[in-house]
Amino acid sequence: MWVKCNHGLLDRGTPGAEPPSGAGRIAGSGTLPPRVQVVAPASPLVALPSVAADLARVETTLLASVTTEDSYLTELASHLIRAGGKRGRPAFAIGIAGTRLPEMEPGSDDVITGAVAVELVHLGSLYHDDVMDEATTRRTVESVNAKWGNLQAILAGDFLLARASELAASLGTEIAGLLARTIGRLCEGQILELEHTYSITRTEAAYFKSIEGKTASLYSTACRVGAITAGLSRSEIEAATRFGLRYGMAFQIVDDILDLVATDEQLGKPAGHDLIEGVYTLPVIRTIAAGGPDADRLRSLLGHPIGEAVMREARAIVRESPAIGSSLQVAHQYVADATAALDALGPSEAATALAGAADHLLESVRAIV
Ligand code: GRG
Repeated sequence: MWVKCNHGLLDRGTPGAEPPSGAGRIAGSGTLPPRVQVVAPASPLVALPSVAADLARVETTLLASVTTEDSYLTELASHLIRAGGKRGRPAFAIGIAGTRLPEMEPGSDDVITGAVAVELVHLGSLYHDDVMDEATTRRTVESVNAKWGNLQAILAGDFLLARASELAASLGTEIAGLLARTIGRLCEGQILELEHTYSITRTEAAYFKSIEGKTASLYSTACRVGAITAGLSRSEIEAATRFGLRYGMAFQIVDDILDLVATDEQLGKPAGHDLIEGVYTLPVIRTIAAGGPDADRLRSLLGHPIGEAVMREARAIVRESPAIGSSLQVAHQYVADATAALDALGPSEAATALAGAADHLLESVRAIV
């Protein structure tokens, strides 16, 4: 099925995240597989032996960087590291660094340090996010707030950010400043989302601006850090940054679509979470904006806290609407624009794998929608 792209409401003040353009192929409806890996951003990258080896170095460095004299703090700070996670952001930093040479080679120590600093920021944000959401699980294990309490989760999250900052500072003022700015952007994106919680008048512009801050900015920074630490040229650093930003936009849009269309089993967590939390994402915004009886019904169901039954009805309305296809189209276009940004880096094994990783993101949702 081909659908018309109908976006274009990005905030003008958000450099680099210009709206996507053009059209692409949308997967048709299919049967639901019993279990799919819904978001696996880095898999074509980790298929490269040297990336897999570098990610093992990231793992060791992550644990070392949060180890302290205080075994309690060490346990709190390493909890989600040990729980796993896809390590998509470090993989992208390593992948971008790898574009320096035609064949992928192990990253320098600086590349690994940068990749670890970025993942620590991501982890710190997850600790704080779980407190805000009163989450009980994260990465399939008990969340830090649920296991130890909010105070512990906030302080341990702060500690992860502190360690990230220390590592970033060891790489120089440019990367230290970049990471500090990115932490600010994460907060801005999250605050903007909060400002529109339970708002049935949330606009696409507000949505795009929020996801750019809360998700895309860190992917963008992961790629920029990889490019800087690998010694790429200024124009290559800018191209890598654009790639990460656009990929990150697609990543969050896909994540938001999956929350509306996938089953609990497919997600590995309760679906419909965003509706329960009052976070109205692109497909919801578009279903409401389309008008008509479905939009009227959806508006009447949302706008305030809801229970499971209402969430299921609201979810069904959105799932059946053209807004899923058109939102997916926006994600497709961001992936296409991300891939186009890679052209400025020249041909390499790593660039091919990064493009494959971006495509793989769409595969995850194609299996469901
Ligand atoms: C103090 C840094 C800091 C931030 C405060 C809470 C907050 C502001 C920001 C959080 C923003 C947030 C949770 C955005 C969503 C990011 C996201 C898509 C998380 C899931 O990423 P995956 O799928 O997770 O890569 P894994 O577990 O695989 O790493």
